[in-house]
Amino acid sequence: MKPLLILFFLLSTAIYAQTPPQPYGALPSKRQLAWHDIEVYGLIHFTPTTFENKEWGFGDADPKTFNPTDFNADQIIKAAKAGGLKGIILVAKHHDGFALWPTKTTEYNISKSPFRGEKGNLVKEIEQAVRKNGLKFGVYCSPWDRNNASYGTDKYLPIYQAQLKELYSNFGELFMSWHDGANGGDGYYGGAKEKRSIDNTTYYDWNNTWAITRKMQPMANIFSDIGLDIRWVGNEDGHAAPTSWATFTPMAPDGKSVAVPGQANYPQSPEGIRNGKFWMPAECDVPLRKGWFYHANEKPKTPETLFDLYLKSVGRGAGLDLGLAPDTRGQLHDDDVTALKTFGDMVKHTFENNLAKNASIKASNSRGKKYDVAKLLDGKKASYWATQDDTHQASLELDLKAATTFDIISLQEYIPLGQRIEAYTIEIFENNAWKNVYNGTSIGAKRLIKLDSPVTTNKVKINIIKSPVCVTLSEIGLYRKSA
Ligand code: FUL
Repeated sequence: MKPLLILFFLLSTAIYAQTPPQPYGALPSKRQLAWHDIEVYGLIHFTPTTFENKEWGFGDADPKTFNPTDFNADQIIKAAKAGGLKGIILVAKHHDGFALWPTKTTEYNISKSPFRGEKGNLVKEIEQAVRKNGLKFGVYCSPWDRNNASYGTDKYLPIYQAQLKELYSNFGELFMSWHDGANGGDGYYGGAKEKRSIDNTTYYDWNNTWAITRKMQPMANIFSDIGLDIRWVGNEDGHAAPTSWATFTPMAPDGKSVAVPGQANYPQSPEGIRNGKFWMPAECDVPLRKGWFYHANEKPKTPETLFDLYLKSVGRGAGLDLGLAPDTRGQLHDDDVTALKTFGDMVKHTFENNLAKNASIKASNSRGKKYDVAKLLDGKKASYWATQDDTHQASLELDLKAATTFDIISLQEYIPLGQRIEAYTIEIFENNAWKNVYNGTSIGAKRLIKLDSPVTTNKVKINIIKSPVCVTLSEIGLYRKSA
């Protein structure tokens, strides 16, 4: 070979080695990537409905009913933080229509309640406590309004949109705008006390309503059963399906047209849709207690149950949205505080020590220095190991250097390039032979694999066996669940 040709060959190999893989399929936006980092957040329900001991207020409660004896935003947010929650969504208006901020859009709001001498603004108080404690803030404003006399007529949508505009203007940057799917039915409606049905395919004019969100709060992830950014997982039990794709195509019941909120193809929501049209990861919402509102006769879930839900939500590439229900004092009950703290400590202590951190890794294929195996253990989501373009299957062998006991394996894809991996297996070296301990499908943002019981080994193998394109992985972890 002529020296020039050799130089050209060496240069092109070096350049190829630095070229990132082509993205695959639907990709997350910047706001969705920020949402993936949050993983666990909370949803606070605290309105006159709390004082009525109900789950859905009819819209007829006297505003004076809302009168917490010792409201303390900091107590609620500190308890959430101890639980590992990194964001808080406040239900600023639930179906009963009572606005927790002094809005111009309806008389039915906090300025008519004795709270803070009719000068209260609970959205502001929560927002300030949230920011002070370093969490992100979001809002839920129910489109269904059982108090409003105009609900069901064409006068209501401008009211709802004006409420969103107030919430989007006065409470800083929001990480989520949460929209529930409960639509119409019986209510107070300014005293009419009747049933009002609306056509949910047109009534809220979602395209234009969400254009307001996009314009005023570009970093707010729109949540509903059909996305746009985050989809409902299809149950309120707090878990995604074992195979869980971040991609989804919301479809109306005819299976063809694009769905509107309240209409999605729910049977497919827990699993998502492989190669769906949109990056639309699932949010698993579940109340800490049985109901979304506080009821003295209910108890919070145990830390063990919460940890299991964490594995089945965050550990399946989804988000965990935990319902927090202040009591009539306006604080979280001691039982809730304890459950959150114990759960938070369990997660923290389980994942603070990656038992694979000193492993040496041999890969059957690597794309080059910039994408080599060192990236798998650097604790950084932004760097990743990748294979060469035509290599869609690969093995990673971890030498742990000493016998190591673990029961959780953590894998993370580099999702800015899409969800690529479709199947993999995990083996451990035991009695001088490789033994299969897990067969998996999706990975995505994070996959936490909990083994039935701890295993002890000095070698682990991860075999990527199916991917339509070359593969990426940003992190690998081995952990021992903390008691
Ligand atoms: C649902 C509502 O109907 C429940 O009351 C609760 O707010 C839950 C989080 O969303 O759609």
